[in-house]
Amino acid sequence: MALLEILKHPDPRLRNKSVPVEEVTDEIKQIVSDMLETMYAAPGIGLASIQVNEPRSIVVIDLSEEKDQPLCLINPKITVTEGEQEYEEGCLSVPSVYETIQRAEQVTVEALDREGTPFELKAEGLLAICIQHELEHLEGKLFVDRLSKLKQQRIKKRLEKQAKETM
Ligand code: K1U
Ligand code: ZN
Repeated sequence: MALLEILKHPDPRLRNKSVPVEEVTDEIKQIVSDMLETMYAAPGIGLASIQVNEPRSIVVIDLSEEKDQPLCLINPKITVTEGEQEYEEGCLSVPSVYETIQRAEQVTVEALDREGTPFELKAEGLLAICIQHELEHLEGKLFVDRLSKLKQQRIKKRLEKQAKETM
């Protein structure tokens, strides 16, 4: 297993749109394992493949306390959304920024699991939030895109300054 580098906003590679996984091969299974290890180490509750510069559509999530209930979504698609909820979200690609975001309360998602078997999942609450956040990454979007332009500029400047200081 390997720890992968997590790209940080405003890295332009975070804006790339992901492409479908054609077949769940041993290479894809290795990427899933590496993404889980990277998410647990960060620590985070989700990670999208584009955040580790992998162009193929993969999401990993684990909301459990013990970090022993990994969920893997390959080529995920949201088919149904219902209701509304708000949550103060964070993002491993936008460190130290937490903002309240409005999203659907419930989602139905179709995906392949890490063995390549199709499945459907109905999610609500934080799992539904996390799925929506991660699928936006696969579209090249970040949660900060939903904030005012002024807030976005401040966050971008702060992160650019932090990146220069750590060079
Ligand atoms: O996509 C990401 O960058 C991961 C992100 C997922 C997420 C969090 C909150 C709302 C929506 C999506 C994170 O994991 S940020 C870190 C975080 O929330 C967390 C870290 C440690 C313990 C508990 C939560
Ligand atoms: Zn994120």
